[in-house]
Amino acid sequence: MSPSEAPNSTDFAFVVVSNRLPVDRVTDPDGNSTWTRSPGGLVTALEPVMRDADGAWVGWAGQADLEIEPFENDGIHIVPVALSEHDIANFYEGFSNDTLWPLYHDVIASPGFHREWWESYVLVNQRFADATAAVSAQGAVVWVQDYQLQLVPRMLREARPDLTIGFFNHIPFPPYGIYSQLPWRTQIIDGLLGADVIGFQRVADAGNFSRAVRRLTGYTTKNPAIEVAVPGQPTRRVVARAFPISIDAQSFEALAREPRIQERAKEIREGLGNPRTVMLGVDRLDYTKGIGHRLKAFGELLAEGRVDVEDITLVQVASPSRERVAAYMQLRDEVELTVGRINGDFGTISHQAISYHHHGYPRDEMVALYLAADILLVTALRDGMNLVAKEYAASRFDDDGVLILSEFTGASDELKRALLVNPHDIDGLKDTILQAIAMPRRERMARMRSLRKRVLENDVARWSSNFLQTLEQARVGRYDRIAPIELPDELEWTVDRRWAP
Ligand code: GDG
Repeated sequence: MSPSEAPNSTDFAFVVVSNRLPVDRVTDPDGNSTWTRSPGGLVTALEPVMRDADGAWVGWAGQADLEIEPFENDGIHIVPVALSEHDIANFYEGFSNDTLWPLYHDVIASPGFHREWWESYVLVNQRFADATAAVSAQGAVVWVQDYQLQLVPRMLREARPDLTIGFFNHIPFPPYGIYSQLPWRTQIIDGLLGADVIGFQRVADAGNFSRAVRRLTGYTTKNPAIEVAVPGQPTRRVVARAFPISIDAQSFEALAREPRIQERAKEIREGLGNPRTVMLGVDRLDYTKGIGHRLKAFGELLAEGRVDVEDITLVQVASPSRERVAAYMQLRDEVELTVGRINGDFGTISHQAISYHHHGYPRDEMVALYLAADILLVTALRDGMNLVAKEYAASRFDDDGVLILSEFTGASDELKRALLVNPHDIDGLKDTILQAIAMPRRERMARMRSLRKRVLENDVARWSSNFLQTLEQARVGRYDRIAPIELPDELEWTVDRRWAP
């Protein structure tokens, strides 16, 4: 078969490729396995597109050495890609989560650069590209997701020039001064430039990417596209711009409106001893989320007597994440030591300072927690978007609650009426917590209404349709129709100029 010739059976017109499949394998005590749909926003957003367009989803099932034939699940054709223990250690835990993740999050932790991890990243990306090429119909639209698969667009274009290829990066793209540390920086840029449209969370990320392209390749940018000029080949255009992701906002609001969820929210407050203020943090236990900074600020407020343990409780959900990566083991120890110290120093028999939970909860319980919380605290040191902030706003149909939001999240570009904080500034964070506690109801409601409007209007369905429409315009060569998206106000400061060329 020549590279441009499409395979002919089981071909799909729309193919999504992500590291993890949108289904989880559940094995009962008798050893029988079934598949359950994982509840992520991406699946919800893409489900209608998948059904209409005859869609397939290519990805890993989450367990080692699972060789499974493609199957149907709830109207989606699932194409599993197998990963061995070696692939998981090198491609996933190594290059993806211990090289790219810290590097792309402003080197908050130190990235490991290991050639054997890189070799595994190349091999596994090729496996994903091959699996995708094999199920894509002639002229299909393929949408590749996230930093684990940055080489797939180029590999796919080489195998199947007939495809229209989109890529979306869920995490930040770092400034050039940081990105340039990567020994394989040119290969990654080249991999991404195989796509027709590359989407980022923030305008600043798209800017960082375009600057890296100019520095490393010399290609020029004619807004909104990069002109990829390879000698002997026609110039290709690659669109790089921001498409801020969102959530299935209506489903959060609908859950929050259910009486049983409101009842549960009341129970949660009672279980905490009915403190005047419930403050909530919900994060994967990840060093990018600034959990230590928030504990420090809260601990100091208690120590200084500016808040009283009888009046305020911090509920911290820290869902388990990447537990075999050393930096995450160390983080867990640090966080749990700090929580234990604060509770030991300030807790009373009837009131705990911090109610800490190292496990995941069902969606219902999360929404009940959002309703129970007077304040949601998001102190990420760097975060592509932060969906938790948007989920809190969507759930607060009562227009109450205060969102404290780190400036270093993508969400802060949109949610301007949150109380924006620099989490590194512990004194500023403490003052903001006090401001949130004391905020009059009128102000809380005015702010929350504005946050909710933004989140409900710009939900995940709108995100995916914006991206796919842009991809369609790129496919037909109508770059003039790719309108600049609505830019957040006062965007200027979000563009990190420290490293600008
Ligand atoms: C990456 C980027 C970007 C958490 N604990 C539980 C639970 N969660 C859910 C939250 C939320 C999701 O997980 C976390 O999303 P975030 O956006 O906050 O963060 P990451 O996991 O780091 O996601 C991020 C995102 O991709 C999307 O592009 O926004 O910047 O890092 O939906 O609710 N859900 C349930 N139980 C839990 O215990 N049910």
